Amino acid sequence: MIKEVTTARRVGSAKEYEALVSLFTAIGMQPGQGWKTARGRGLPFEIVGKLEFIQGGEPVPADLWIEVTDLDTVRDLLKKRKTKIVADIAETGWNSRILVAEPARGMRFAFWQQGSPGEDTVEGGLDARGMRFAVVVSRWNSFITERLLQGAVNALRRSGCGRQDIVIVRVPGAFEIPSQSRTLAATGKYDAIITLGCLIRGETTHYEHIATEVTRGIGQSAQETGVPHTYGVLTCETLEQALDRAGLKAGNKGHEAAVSAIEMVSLKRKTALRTAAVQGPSKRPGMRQTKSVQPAGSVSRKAQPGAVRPRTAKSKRKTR
Ligand code: DLZ
Repeated sequence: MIKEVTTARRVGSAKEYEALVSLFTAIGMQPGQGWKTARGRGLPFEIVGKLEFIQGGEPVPADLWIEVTDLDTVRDLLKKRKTKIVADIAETGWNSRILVAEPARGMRFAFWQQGSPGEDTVEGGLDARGMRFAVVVSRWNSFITERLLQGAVNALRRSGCGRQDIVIVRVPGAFEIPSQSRTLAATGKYDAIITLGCLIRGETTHYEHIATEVTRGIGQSAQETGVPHTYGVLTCETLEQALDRAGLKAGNKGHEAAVSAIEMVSLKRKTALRTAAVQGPSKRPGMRQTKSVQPAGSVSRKAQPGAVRPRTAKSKRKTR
């Protein structure tokens, strides 16, 4: 029977109207079909939402609730636009954070985000202690690739990787990198493979063929062996560009590839633990037990706007 529910608000001035439209467009809401007559105008925003009735409980600070994925960014945006913030970011007591803004007089919106920042984020660390790496480096353009190698080894050592845990394997040219990487990955002895090479465009189409094949081959080896591989193969137009990327103006791509490798090993270990925790100990008898992890995206039954706590002077505010 019901086709659609629309909640309409009349704003006091053209300036407020423009500000509201611009704010809601900026936070990613989809504008629908607007209308305009001699007496006024309107613009609906398409939203997917709920209509919630609440009886009892605490006072509700706004009559429109907008759940967002990154409340801090919304706050920055509001500040930048000088939108009035009635209540800054605060914990709710139902595993969420909330901010109340008044973008137009008498119009209060509660922006809220479930969970705490970083709660559902897993990131790799940069501590390479106890990790083993194979570095596959090509001899072609060794003037460049040796610099990449220096950068990579430097990054590994400075991150705590032992000298004995770094194996350097030299291959003739970039074309040979994928197959050798795969051989090393298949041994199971290395936590990650760091690939270093340098392709410089010549006068023939050789470069294109090799570059495509090397990139595809390294990716394929990573995916099929499950061992992280990082890509420190330069594909440049000129020697000057290559030099810049081997430690001069544009950093050292060997160093970057090594740092990425450390991060990927750490991330792989963390995600393996999380997966094991979600699957439960019965399925993974060999794994160390960790506390259960709620999968990202699942909604806690507690996290409901209706369960809001009043913002009293005593309530704990967390301003970021
Ligand atoms: C043949 C060739 C060419 C033209 N250019 C490069 C290059 O710029 N960088 C590189 O690492 N290797 C190059 N090679 C060599 C091939 O990668 C490969 O080693 C040989 O074709 C032997 O299989």
